[in-house]
This record gives sequence, structure tokens and C-alpha cells, in this order.
Amino acid sequence: MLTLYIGNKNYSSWSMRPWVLMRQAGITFEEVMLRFDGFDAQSAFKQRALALSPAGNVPVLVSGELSVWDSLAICEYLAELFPEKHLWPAKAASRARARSLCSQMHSGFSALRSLCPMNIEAQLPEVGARLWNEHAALRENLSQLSQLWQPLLAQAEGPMLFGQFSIADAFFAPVCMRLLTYGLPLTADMDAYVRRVRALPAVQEWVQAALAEKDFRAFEEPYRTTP
Ligand SMILES: N[C@@H](CCC(=O)N[C@@H](CS)C(=O)NCC(=O)O)C(=O)O
Repeated sequence: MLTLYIGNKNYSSWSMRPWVLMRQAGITFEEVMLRFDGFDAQSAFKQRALALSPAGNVPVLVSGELSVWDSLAICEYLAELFPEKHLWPAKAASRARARSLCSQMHSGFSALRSLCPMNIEAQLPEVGARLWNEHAALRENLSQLSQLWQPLLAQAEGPMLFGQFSIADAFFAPVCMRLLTYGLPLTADMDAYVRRVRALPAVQEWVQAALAEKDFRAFEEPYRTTP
């Protein structure tokens, strides 16, 4: 049995990646939410997370005695566990490219990640417009995203970045949520891709659950004081 430990669905962008991957690929798992009550050492979240992995973060995938942490490591483990699900693209060159994209997402895009934290229930287009005007690094991140996505979308044999749904789309799903929440300017192709990701059944399920949470966490809210 696989158990995925996640954070609040409204806020936890890292948790969203493996959850969407598993759900969309039809992998059975149990989910346990560690509610965000703070990230300091005394918080219940941190204590429960540290009992699962030395990183003290979510997501964590528990598989029998094994605990796998970090969204990319979890996705790689799942790809090995379920080769028949083709979680990475079939061709070696596409696989390498998909891994490059995921790694870049995993370790980069810091302006987008820090300035526009995931907040699915919020509508913040005015904040997004201000951030866009004030932060060259954010505009640069969007330009990088366009350089990654555009060539793939132009040649994809299907609706997703590598044709069929793969780990790459799961990795960019939280980015799509941020782009929608903050109304950041996109090319027509990028906008259409964001909406196709938003329409994936697993993403819809995650979003519905995020909207149902109604669990305003002030420490995750740089731009709102009330829901
Ligand atoms: N690189 C990690 C990042 C995980 C991460 O930062 N998760 C956040 C929640 S979305 C967390 O647990 N934060 C707790 C903290 O910062 O102490 C991954 O890919 O899983």
C-alpha cells in the first residue's frame, strides 16, 4: 500500500505534483494531510513531517518500510514501480528533455515561486499585474517558461507537453494554478495549455478539494488578510 502525505491542497504546490500524477495515472494510494499550522520546530506539522523524513517537508510517499521524500524523487520512484503507466515519455530523447524541464522547475523559477505562491482559492489579478510591473525577475521567469513550453506545444502529438500526460505536466500543474490565480500574461498557446491542465480530471479533483478546505493560513498569505 502506498500512502502519500501532503499539505493543505490550497497551498501545497509540492504536494500537488505527485498527487496529481498518481490520480491521473490511476495509481491507488491513501492520502494523509498534515495540516499547515506553521513550519517552526514546535508546529504539529513539522513534528509529524519530521517523523516521516529527515527533511521535515511534504510530500512524502510511504511504501511499506520505505519513506521517499521530495516530489521529484517520489515521481521517479513511481515511474520505476509502475513502468506500464509510462509516467515519463516513451522516447529516450523526450524522457531526457522531460527530466530537464522537471529539474529546472524543481530548482529554478524562484521569482515565480516566491512572489506568486500557490493559492488556488484566491483571485489576485491586480496583485499579479503589480508584481509583473515591479519585478523583472518574474518577467524573466515567464519568458523562460515560454521558451520551455512553446517548442514542445508546437510539436506535441497530443494535448500535453509531450503529447500524452506525463510527470512533466504534473510538475507544471502548480505553475498553471499560479498563472491563473495571478492572471499573468501568457501567449495564446501557453494559455490554452494551462487550461487543458486545469481541465485534467485529477487537477479538477485537487482544485475542488482545495476550494472545499476553507482553511485560511495567514502565514501562507502575503497578499490577503481575510479569505
Ligand atoms: N524540494 C521539496 C520541497 C518540499 C517543500 O518545501 N514542501 C513544503 C510544503 S509545499 C514544506 O513542507 N515546507 C515546510 C517547511 O518549509 O518547513 C520537494 O520537491 O518535495
